Amino acid sequence: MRRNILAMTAALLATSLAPGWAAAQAVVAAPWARATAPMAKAGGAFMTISSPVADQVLSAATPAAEMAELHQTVEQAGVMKMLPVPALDLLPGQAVTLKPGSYHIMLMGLKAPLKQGDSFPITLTFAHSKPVTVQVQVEAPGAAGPMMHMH
Ligand SMILES: [Cu+2]
Repeated sequence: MRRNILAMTAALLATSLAPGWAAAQAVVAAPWARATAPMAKAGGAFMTISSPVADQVLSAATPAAEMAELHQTVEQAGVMKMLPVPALDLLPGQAVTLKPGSYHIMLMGLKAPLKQGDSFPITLTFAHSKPVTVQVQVEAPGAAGPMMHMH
């Protein structure tokens, strides 16, 4: 049943989208997050985002947290600070990698701690592309990047 609905949705999307639209779809790869401490209310999510045309990531949302915000980590007078990013520019064909110490999606008001091995969805919205929802894999607390998952 579920499979039929998915197939129907895919067919509808395929027929309702002009070729230009399909070509301008942004792609989100290797989404991951670090596990958080049991009492933590904030966490970070990371991924690689690309688009075949110039586009902008405008916002992020997840049911795992009250708020998700695009952030950038910058050094100001020797102090590392995180600043909100109103829009993240995507140049045609140039992937932008969100990673610790750089761009990230800040999760604020976590509804539950992020536990290694769990996953949760994040939806990104764009200036031009249709929204993209990905399943974020939770890695070890100190992980530096996404693990290869064998399924
Ligand atoms: Cu942040």
